[in-house]
Amino acid sequence: MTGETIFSRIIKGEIPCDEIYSDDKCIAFRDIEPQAPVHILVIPKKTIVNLKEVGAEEQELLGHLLLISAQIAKKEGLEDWRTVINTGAEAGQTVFHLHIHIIGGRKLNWPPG
Ligand code: DGP
Repeated sequence: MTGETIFSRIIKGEIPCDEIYSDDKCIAFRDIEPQAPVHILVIPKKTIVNLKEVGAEEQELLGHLLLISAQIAKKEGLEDWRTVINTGAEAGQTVFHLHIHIIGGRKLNWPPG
C-alpha cells in the first residue's frame, strides 16, 4: 500500500513540522499531540504503512530508525524513555505511515491502555 498520508506530506515539505533530525533515510519531528514532555516521531522517508508489510530487505532501515530514536532520546536529555510502534487501527495506529514514537520526560505506566 502506498497511499498519501499526513506524514508523506510532511516528508515532501507540504506540511510544516517541528523537525529535530533528518538524514537520507528518515526524519524526526515533535508530535503535534504530545502525550509527555518529550514526544517525538521518527519516520522513514520511504513509504511504509506499518510493520505488517516490512520484509527482511528493511532490516537495515529498521535498525537505523531504532538507533536514531535512541540518539534523539539521549540528545533530548532523557534517562529513560519508551519507544512505541502502533501497528494497525486496533493497536492505536491513526497515521498509516510507519513511525516510532519516542515518549519520555515523565513516569510512564504499564500496561498501556
Ligand atoms: P499513531 O496513533 O501511532 O498513528 O500516531 C500518530 C501520531 O501522529 C499522533 O500521536 C499524532 C501525530 N500527528 C498526527 N498528525 C500530525 C501532524 O500533522 N504533525 C505532527 N507533528 N504530528 C501529527
